Amino acid sequence: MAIQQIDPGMAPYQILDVEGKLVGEMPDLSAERLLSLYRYMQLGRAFSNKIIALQRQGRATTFGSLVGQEATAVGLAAPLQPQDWLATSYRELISLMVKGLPLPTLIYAFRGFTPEHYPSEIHCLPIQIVIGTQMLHAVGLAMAAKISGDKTVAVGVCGDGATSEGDFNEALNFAGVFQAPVVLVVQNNGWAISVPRHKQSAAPTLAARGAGFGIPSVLVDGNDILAVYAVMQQAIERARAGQGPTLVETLTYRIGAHTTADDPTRYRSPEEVEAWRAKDPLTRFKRFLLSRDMFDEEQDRQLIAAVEEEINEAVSVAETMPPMAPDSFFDYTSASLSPRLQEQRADLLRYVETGQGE
Ligand SMILES: Cc1ncc(C[n+]2csc(CCOP(=O)(O)OP(=O)(O)O)c2C)c(N)n1
Ligand SMILES: [Mg+2]
Repeated sequence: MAIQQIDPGMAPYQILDVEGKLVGEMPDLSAERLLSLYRYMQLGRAFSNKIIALQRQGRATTFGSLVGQEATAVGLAAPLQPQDWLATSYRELISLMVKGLPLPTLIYAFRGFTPEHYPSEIHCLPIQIVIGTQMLHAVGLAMAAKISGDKTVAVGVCGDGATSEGDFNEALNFAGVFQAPVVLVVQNNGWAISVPRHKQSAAPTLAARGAGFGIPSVLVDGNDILAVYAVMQQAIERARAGQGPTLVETLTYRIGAHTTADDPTRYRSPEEVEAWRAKDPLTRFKRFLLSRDMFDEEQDRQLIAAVEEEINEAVSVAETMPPMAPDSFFDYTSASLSPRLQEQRADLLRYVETGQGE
């Protein structure tokens, strides 16, 4: 016998090449729907740039850019039905908007966060900062749906760095063993802060890791909105039909800094960033739409102006929402507070009032 690597056998699935030419099978989407996907992608980019500007003016908290990742964020959420669940990290904010989160609520999240502003009917979990845990939450929601016999599907999405966490591996294991109706998406943007993808796993692709858990997987070009949409639609419907989980790796790139607290010039080359800029997901999709006469440059300018206006209005609304009370998060941590948590709450309030505490 010969000990050898299992052939990953995967090239990223593509429908549009970098020039925006059709190289695969078009998903069944009306012209109106295609334009709406494009608008969401523009909204995502403008939103990201706006929050960074607000952070620089002291009007928003730390924020992670999503520029370059708009196709993955929009494509992973667009095929979901209203009753389906979505559990994301801090990087897929535009996915939440596609699922119905009002823009002012999302902007408010970068001034503070209180769950009462968060509509429960959109079936989105709050943004997860603790790396990888949302994958377990998605699998849990999917297992609950399966046990209660409804046709709800859950989507969990994390980054390439999250795949090294125990939680990610446990989520895949549970999903496989219990055949949960879940789609687990790894948004591989090349970096986990300053740690490159190749230091996360020796596996040739992150999608290839599904095999070890008995989960079918797909590698998709994450800067190709149509490919991400088509793959997600198929995986979601597979789950809904009782055929179990799917692991999806979307290959994309974080063009901006990890967050407003990061300086990526310290660990990666400008050449690498420029090479990925040339694969911009918005340019690619726009070229396709122009080639199909779905809109023209003038309409594009109008669309971008309308998106910017929508964001400015949402910022005004978010800035008139009352600031959250500093101790309000204790109200949402558990049904009743243990003595230790009550003590911590009192300590926090004392600190806020006097500037002194433990
Ligand atoms: C459990 C845990 N460990 C460490 C961190 C600090 N941290 C925040 S973001 C990040 C990198 C995550 O990289 P990746 O999963 O690739 O997601 P990306 O930021 O690239 O979208 C780390 C280590 C954290 N938030 N949670
Ligand atoms: Mg990453």
